[in-house]
Amino acid sequence: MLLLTVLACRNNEVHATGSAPVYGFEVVHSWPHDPRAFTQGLVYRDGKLYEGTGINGQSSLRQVELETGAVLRRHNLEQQYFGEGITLLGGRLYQLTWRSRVGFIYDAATFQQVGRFDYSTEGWGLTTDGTSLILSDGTATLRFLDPRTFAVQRTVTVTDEGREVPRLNELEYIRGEIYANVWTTDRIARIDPATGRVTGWIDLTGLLAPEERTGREDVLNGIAYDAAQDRLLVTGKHWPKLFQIRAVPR
Ligand code: DDQ
Ligand code: CA
Repeated sequence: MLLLTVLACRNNEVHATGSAPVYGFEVVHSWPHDPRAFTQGLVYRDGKLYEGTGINGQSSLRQVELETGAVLRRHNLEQQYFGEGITLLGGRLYQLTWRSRVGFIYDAATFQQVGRFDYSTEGWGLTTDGTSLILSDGTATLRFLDPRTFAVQRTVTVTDEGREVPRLNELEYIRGEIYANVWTTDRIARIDPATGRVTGWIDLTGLLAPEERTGREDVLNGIAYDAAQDRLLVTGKHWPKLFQIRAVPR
């Protein structure tokens, strides 16, 4: 009897939570993207596209011309750092590193480094809701950091159907939701920042033709949002193209 009750409860829970809907995609536009860029962070703001790249000795912060993929401004990280996610807040660009537990702060207009900060986890993706920095670290947990003190204000665990969603990687805060691509998958999760619930998935399988993918590490990574023109931009590590996509029901 007890067992039955427990089973019934579990069933109810699954029903109440439900599985998040999966959307397909439509390509609105595509542009060239530097295939040498091991893309780790992507941001679009006020007509400008910024990109952070990884790999020791090749890590950089870039301003890129969307239409041509040309690198307009570039800052190289020292060999010891593996660049990760970037975000822009208050005229400053913030850039994570993978395992060094240090982030860098730059003047967004000049790429002059103006500071650095420490954090206690790996650094994967980074975005902002306009108040906090939001960091992913390869787990299902997102951390909200104070952009001045870098203190952890709160954490949220991302779940779908009650199950944790690990390997959250590149992030973008879009109209009140956090979009996150999941490392080594073709999927983007749309996350409610208050609860961590996945409200939907965008399945980007087939976005980059298989013959255009060069290596195993060359996965989907990079989400940016042009708020002024409501454009969702995505690319991947070493991808020769950057896409504007639209999620569509399937
Ligand atoms: N991370 O971005 C998921 C946090 C780390 C990816 C590390 C991949 C290492 C690849 C090394 C390839 C060397 C050519
Ligand atoms: Ca982003």
